[in-house]
Amino acid sequence: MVGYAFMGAAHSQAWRTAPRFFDLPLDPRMRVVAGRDADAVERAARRLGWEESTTDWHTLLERDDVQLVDVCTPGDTHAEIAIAALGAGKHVLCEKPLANSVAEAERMVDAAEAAWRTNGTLAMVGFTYRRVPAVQLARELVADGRIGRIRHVRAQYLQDWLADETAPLTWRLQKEKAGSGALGDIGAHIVDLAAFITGERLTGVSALTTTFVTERPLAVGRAGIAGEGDTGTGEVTVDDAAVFFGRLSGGGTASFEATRYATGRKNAIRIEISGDRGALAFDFEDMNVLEYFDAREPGRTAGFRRILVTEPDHPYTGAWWPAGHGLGYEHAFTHQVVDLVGDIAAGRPPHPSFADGLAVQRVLDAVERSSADGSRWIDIPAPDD
Ligand code: SOE
Repeated sequence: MVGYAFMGAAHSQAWRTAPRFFDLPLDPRMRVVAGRDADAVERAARRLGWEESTTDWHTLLERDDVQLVDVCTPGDTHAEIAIAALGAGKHVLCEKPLANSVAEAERMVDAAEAAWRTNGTLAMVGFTYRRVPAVQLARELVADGRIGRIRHVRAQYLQDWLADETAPLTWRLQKEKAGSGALGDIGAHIVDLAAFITGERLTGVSALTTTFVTERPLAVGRAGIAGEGDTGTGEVTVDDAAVFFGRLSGGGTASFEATRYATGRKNAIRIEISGDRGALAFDFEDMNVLEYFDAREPGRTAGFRRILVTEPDHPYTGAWWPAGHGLGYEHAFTHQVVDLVGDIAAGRPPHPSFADGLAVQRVLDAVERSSADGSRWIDIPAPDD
């Protein structure tokens, strides 16, 4: 694994836990974690369960006992590490968004396709929320025709950790590190979820992005990016919020909002899909529930009903607790590992693939271009156009 902060910790718990709850066809070993600061990465290795640590991620590529590289770094290093790892014949799991630009994402897709053709090497991007059981159930219900033809997607990803204007500047607020702000960090998730659940893609968008607070205090340590002794403020170079709407490939409309200023909303990923035969609604803050409306039921008793997605025959849930006991944020990361290991053992292309990551990147790029040009409509070409 490369990187060991928030995502590194989440991925590490997944690698540790997956073989303890699921029968995996392979036996993952947590060999080595890489990071720049020798002491910090050594402490992280012990805390997170890695056998060794290193300050040079290139050494991972030379080791025969490393077959997969898990990229948990900020977006500005995804392309370099992932392409090098694929070139060295290592499978890759790469955090989202796939890259900081469409050009980088295209190079990553080329590398992934070449690696797959040459030696069956797999590349997956970490749109982890696909693996929340209620989200998988939503996709299955759409595919089974339970809500009919899709008319609307309404998607929001709402957080509030920047509503406090004194919150420090972190790498997530720097364009050269993160690529974009709320748009790429959390908007990317809802763009991917909309595509995953509906099986449709966005054919064009009109967008507005904005930055509310342009200077933030520098801070040292875990939260900040400053060196010892640095004081003062630094510039925020990304968007704080993005709103956009678009057309779906099936003809429906879609609206999206991504913000870290939604006071009181902590990790509210809300997606509601209206079809001509019914509707589905999900909110990550109540993540064990999927709401379902069946428009064929008689009006007297029809209404959204709450499906508790905690039964043994729901996706993934049977491997965990007795019926009704529910799952949390970290479980989707474990499911990601389970699926990736299963795909490696079966020699099967994984989802979301780097091509899926590129599709999201194209939407993010169109959103930025639209917003920069007075919310002008921007077409998003189909992958093969
Ligand atoms: C920060 O906004 C963040 O950690 C995202 O980067 C993650 O992808 C999301 O899961 C939670 O919020």
